[in-house]
Amino acid sequence: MIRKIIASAACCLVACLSVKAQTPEKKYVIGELPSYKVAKATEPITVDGKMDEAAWKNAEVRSLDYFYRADKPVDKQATKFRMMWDETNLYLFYECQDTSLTARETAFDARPYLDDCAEFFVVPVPDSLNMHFGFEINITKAAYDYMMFWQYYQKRNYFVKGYNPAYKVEVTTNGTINNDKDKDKGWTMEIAIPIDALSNFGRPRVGAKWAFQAVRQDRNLVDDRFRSTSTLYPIYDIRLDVHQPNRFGIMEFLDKK
Ligand SMILES: [Ca+2]
Ligand SMILES: [Ca+2]
Repeated sequence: MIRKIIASAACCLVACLSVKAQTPEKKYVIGELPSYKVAKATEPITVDGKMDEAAWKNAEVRSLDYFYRADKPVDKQATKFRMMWDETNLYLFYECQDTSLTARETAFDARPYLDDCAEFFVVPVPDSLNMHFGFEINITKAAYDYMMFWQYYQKRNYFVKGYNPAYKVEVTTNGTINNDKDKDKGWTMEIAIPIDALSNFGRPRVGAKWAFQAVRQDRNLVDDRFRSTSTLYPIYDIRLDVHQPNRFGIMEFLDKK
């Protein structure tokens, strides 16, 4: 009898634990996680893939900590993301550890997202998320830029590739691109996007808030399109793709730091 009671108590405990394990994790939506504070650049920024300017020291550093399709340790390579602004441009900096520099796409407005690739999605108002601007650039500077309309028709997203603003990009690589046999160190990408390409509501005022997402694709084999993905703000389900606007974060323009 006592054995039965102990057994049923153990069953109950297991049942309780499994119920707890099934409790869904809280899914944060836009504005719930800490906003990214965009420091104002205090000097001209040269887009060369290097953080030589002292101004970059004032930029908030965030890591892309949310990984998808990441089964092996190599699928979880570290990325640091920084952003600044001035009257003319929004400046982005991606700093990526990478043991296998890989990029096959060479065409414009094609599929750099299958490669080692930095991605940035942005919209100049935080509460109107039907569309956003997108920039996806691989480590050989093959770029795909577009306006994206979320679930535009029958829940299908609509990409307007004809959006081709002028912006500056430079990449540095530490290693050899497209050689599976050696071990690389990493890459950086610096981007300057004119404010005019992002907003016709005028230049951002101090305190203005926009919505954005920063993404990295990490491909590690020349002949295999598999790549892992990491994001600054969590998107939870990669099958719904990285463009889910309600998973974006907020960026806030600061005067200085
Ligand atoms: Ca385009
Ligand atoms: Ca890689």
